[in-house]
Amino acid sequence: MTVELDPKAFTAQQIWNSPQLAVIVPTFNERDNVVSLFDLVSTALGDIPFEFIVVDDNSPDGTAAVVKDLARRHANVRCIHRIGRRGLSSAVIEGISASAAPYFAVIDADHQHDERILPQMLDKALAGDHVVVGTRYAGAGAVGEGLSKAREAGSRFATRLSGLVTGKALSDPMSGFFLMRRDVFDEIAPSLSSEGFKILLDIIVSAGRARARRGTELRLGEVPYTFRPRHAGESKMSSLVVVQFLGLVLSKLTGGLLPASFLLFGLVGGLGVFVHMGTLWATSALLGFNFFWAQLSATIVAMTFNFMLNNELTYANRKLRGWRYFTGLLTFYAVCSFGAIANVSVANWIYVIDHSLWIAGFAGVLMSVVFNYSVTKVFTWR
Ligand SMILES: Nc1nc2c(ncn2[C@@H]2O[C@H](COP(=O)(O)OP(=O)(O)O)[C@@H](O)[C@H]2O)c(=O)[nH]1
Ligand SMILES: [Mg+2]
Repeated sequence: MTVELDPKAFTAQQIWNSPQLAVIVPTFNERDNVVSLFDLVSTALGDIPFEFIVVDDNSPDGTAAVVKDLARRHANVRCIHRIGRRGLSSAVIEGISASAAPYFAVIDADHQHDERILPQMLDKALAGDHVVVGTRYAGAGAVGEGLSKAREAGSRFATRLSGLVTGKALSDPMSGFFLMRRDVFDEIAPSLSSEGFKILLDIIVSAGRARARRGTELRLGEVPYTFRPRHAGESKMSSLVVVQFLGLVLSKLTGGLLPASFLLFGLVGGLGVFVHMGTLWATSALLGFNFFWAQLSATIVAMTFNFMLNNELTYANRKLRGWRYFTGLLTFYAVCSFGAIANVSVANWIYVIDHSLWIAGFAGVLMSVVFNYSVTKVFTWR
């Protein structure tokens, strides 16, 4: 392939100006959106020297190749091409970490965020705001045609919920569109959760806490805009993402003591109990199995269900596929069997001392959740 160099593409000024703003664009299957987004952002930023960093999780539609082609024509474009990994939050964290510009902005590839407010967001940051959020719910901002009614209601509910954790009056903490100072980010980067979809919420909570410890305050700014419908392609948002988000909120409420993945693992385990009881009933009442076989089938069905759901939900970013799916399932069975032994021995031990059926039973269950979680994290979803 020949590389075309267009000497008129840059003025000397643009070449030697180090970027003031890094625009981070996470992508998954956004082939038909990225190039036009780059044009829109370039127009919006005018003379502001910026770099455009796309973080692509090896999209099957070939987004990375399109971005690399763009990067051959524009010195300020880069593609971080991640292989074997998935996840919006971790993609954003990597993109930010790859740049040295004093300010960065995060924007979706699908044109839903209005890039024309970027200069105004940067002005606010230059004037002293630590984080500036593009908001759909304040002032002139609006959801427009960008969200279905159900998603708008969901988004508003999540907004209220997150007010609980941030303790800040932000009109749109669920926004994926924000601009901030990189030194504020660097300070808290190690405490961010790389799981999930909503990194802004996490940043605000962590940076707020870090500053509160020093007796200073995190200065937040907002710039309203109208949310647009997705340009091309499909949304990656799903009900799994919603549940993951609830896990993140709960995890932040415990001060990060309980990781979101532990809470999700526990939730899956709770659902597994229903699956177990349902199978027990079906196999004994409908199929006429005796108790031993009914209980054995119920255990296997529930374990398999738990494995599948954990693989989709709890470990969506590390999903096992192909051959590893089956070896993962086998290690999961093995670990859960040991978990059951741990469960029974702890429960029995407590029952001997305490004689309370409920406390002993609950302690046993807790023991197996903690055991199964910690061990499968190491052996199954390494
Ligand atoms: N790198 C990366 N980007 C992602 C992933 N999931 C979503 N994105 C990108 O994140 C942005 C927002 O996703 P989108 O599907 O539009 O979510 P929605 O606007 O909430 O429906 C888009 O630019 C997506 O391409 C992922 O797993 N990895
Ligand atoms: Mg979108």
